[in-house]
Amino acid sequence: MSRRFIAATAQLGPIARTEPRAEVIARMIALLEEAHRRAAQVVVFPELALTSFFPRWYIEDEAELDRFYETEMPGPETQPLFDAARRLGIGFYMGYAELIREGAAARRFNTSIFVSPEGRIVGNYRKVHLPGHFNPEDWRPFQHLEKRYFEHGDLGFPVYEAMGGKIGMCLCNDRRWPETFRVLGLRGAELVMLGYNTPVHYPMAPEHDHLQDFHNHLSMQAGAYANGCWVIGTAKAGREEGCDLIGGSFIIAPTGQIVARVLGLGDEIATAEIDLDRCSELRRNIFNFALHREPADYGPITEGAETRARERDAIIRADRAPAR
Ligand code: ING
Repeated sequence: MSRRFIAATAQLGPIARTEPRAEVIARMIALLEEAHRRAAQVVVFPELALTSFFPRWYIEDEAELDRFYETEMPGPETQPLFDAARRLGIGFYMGYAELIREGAAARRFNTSIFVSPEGRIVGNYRKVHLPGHFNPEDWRPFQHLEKRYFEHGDLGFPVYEAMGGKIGMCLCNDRRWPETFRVLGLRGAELVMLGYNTPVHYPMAPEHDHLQDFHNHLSMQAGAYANGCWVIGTAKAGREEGCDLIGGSFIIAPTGQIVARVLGLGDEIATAEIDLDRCSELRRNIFNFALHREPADYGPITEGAETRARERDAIIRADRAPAR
């Protein structure tokens, strides 16, 4: 069976804070239709694709915060996207803010799903590496409150059967951590899909601002090459509510080569033919894990897992101290 298909990265330009989901869904359906015209069978949308990147704001009112989350998927507002994708025979990856109500408790995750061309949710993922901070920090030109608005993902890095092979997902900051791609690679992922919202300005190290596009592509090209997998990375891009986000959405071959990329900072797709069988050029040879990996020497990578979890919780608890 041929494991070749056309895939598209479907970049979204800015989404206004008050932009109704129906408008965003209409933009996403327009991108699906353009991808269909180019014979694509898989489309990758950004992280938090349905709303403005709200972690840039300190939102005290919980009801207002909840409006950025989805409590069902698909729900009434997202169903038209699922219907259009099924009509067009396109599978898609989408990132969104997930809110689960368990009695009085609420659990919040930065989540992605993959929906098959037949319209079935094949799998989901919850962001593991949450960047930013917990309490608002006045010195910043904009906040990055992912540690406040989302829990650490509780699914690890699963791999799912789809498109005749194995697919994996991650989200934004995850791509900067080689462990993300290595775990997915060890589980046999042949295509890794991810979305991102990456500001040009990084307040902690502004001297790196001019390197954001370089670091973006470096992270994903390295992940693709070192694990012999295809990678599709899709941006929410452009000046969104006064914050400049990088673009650079692209498709990378298992060799690490960029095979397609968008040119602008708005709604735009770029397509390429994915051949999952090409992964073996790397996985049978230079990155033949069974032959060449030496896990006995990699101890420090997972040492302290237990203490790290406790440390993180302590940091977040301490950080929950009432904001100034
Ligand atoms: N955003 C950013 C990312 O990892 C960031 C956070 C920006 C880190 C710039 C480093 C430099 O791409 C998200 N949403 O993770």
